[in-house]
Amino acid sequence: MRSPSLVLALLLATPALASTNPPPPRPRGVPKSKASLYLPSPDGSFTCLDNSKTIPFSRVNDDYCDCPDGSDEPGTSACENGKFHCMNRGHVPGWLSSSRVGDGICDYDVCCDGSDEEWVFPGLCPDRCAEIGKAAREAEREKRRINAEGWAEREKLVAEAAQKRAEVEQKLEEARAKITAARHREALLKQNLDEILAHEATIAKRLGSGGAAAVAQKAREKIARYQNAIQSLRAAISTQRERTEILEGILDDLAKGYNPNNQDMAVKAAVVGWTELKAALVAPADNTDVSMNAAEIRDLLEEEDDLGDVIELLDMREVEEAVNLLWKIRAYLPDPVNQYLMSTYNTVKEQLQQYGIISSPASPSTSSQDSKTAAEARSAHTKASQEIRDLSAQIDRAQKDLEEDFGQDGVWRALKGVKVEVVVGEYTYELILLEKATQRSNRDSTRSNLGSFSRFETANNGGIVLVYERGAKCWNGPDRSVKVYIECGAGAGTGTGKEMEVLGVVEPEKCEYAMRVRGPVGCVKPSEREVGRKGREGTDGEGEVDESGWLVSGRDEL
Ligand code: MAN
Repeated sequence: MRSPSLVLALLLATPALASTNPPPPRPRGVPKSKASLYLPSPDGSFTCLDNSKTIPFSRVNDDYCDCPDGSDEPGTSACENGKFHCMNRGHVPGWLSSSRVGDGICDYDVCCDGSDEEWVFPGLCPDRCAEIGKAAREAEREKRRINAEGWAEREKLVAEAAQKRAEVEQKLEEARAKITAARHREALLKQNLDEILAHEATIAKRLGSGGAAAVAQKAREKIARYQNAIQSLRAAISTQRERTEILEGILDDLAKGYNPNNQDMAVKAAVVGWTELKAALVAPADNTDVSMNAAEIRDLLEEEDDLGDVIELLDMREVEEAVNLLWKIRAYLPDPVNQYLMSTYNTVKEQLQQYGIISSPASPSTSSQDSKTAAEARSAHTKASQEIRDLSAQIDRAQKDLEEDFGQDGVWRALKGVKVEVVVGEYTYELILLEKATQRSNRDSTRSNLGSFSRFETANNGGIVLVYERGAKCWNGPDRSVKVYIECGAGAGTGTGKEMEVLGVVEPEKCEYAMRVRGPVGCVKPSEREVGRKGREGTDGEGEVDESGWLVSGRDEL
């Protein structure tokens, strides 16, 4: 068994073993997590972290830059691209650009422990981490409180957005159902219109190719036959009347001149019969014979069932003549024939009106080209087609809307169209969320389009960035564009969650603008924020980024 003194001697003689307990020594400006990279190799050398060079370990932090990546000078300002790490005990660690190391200026915003100056100017920058750390923690608590408040507001926005989405979905469903019926209706109306147009085209063709004269001739012949029939009727009536008058005269003479004393029973019976008959007759009984001929007339009218078509094709003067003639004939016709004639007349009249040959006083024809029927059919079809176009546009809009990116939880749907405005210097900036951005001159009100919303981006800190692009072309520069960095804000307590505050607008590059906007929509789920925060603090502080993702001045980017 070895003696304790030997063990101690061995421990002291073996650096590897001796270093198991105390942390490995690390050069100034190196974080704990990288300490192992700054151990001298057994041959006493150091290899640049980018593996580009191996130098004697004694040249680490010798205020002379050897490594192209600046890794040999973590604690001096020798390398332009070097980074100095300050531990900041009691606060979060920080990284400082090496150019600011040992420059006689206390960079408390990054190195609250003053370690960046201590080795050159001892005591110049006393450690203020306790005080700065406390303030930072208080600020962090306040941020958490605001975040929790903002998150609650944001949840309202999410609910509103979900409601809006559901409305769009419902409208889409309704429009889809309506368009199916509308397409069916449109097809029927199209068929109807085509049939009417085809029918009218046939008529027009017949009329156009001399058919009109033939049709008119046919109608004239028919009317002539009606006239003949009426004349025969009149002649028959007249003959009958003449005969009746003669017979009545004979009987009257007999009744006046006979001698009752002659006891001629035959004569007496004739006289009595005539006297009784004459008393019973009130009006001339001239209907019987005429009604027999009326049957003949009806046969004539029914003979051709295309009377409507015939008249339809006639020129108006001839139609009127025919109608007037029929009208006059009515005076001579018995009731059943009259009724038949009237109903035929009305049918014909309706047909004439329908085809636009004569106008209907109630609804005049709407088109000079179309007949009334065709115009009505065309208008119904146009209306149905328009309905389909409207529904189709509605469906497209709804589908596009549903496919649109509205960010996490679709929350931005509730904010689309919300306007935020801010006056910065000589301009007023107007931002319409998810739509467009404008810059207006406060002097002459001229406006420059700064772009239309194109997409969401994620900022370095995980925050949301709204990108507006393709604005007005900049003279000698790009199209104007804006990046809107969204931060968490509690809202104005009005309960809508839509209040957004513009914190600032800058133009870091010509015609490329950046805007900071704060509102509940930028807040994160409190539990997630906790995890994120702990995660950062639990490390060596290497991941420190600005909370807002804004263009940070005075702090180095990692
Ligand atoms: C206008 C504004 C400015 C912009 C210049 C570029 O004055 O839009 O913001 O820098 O045009 O010419």
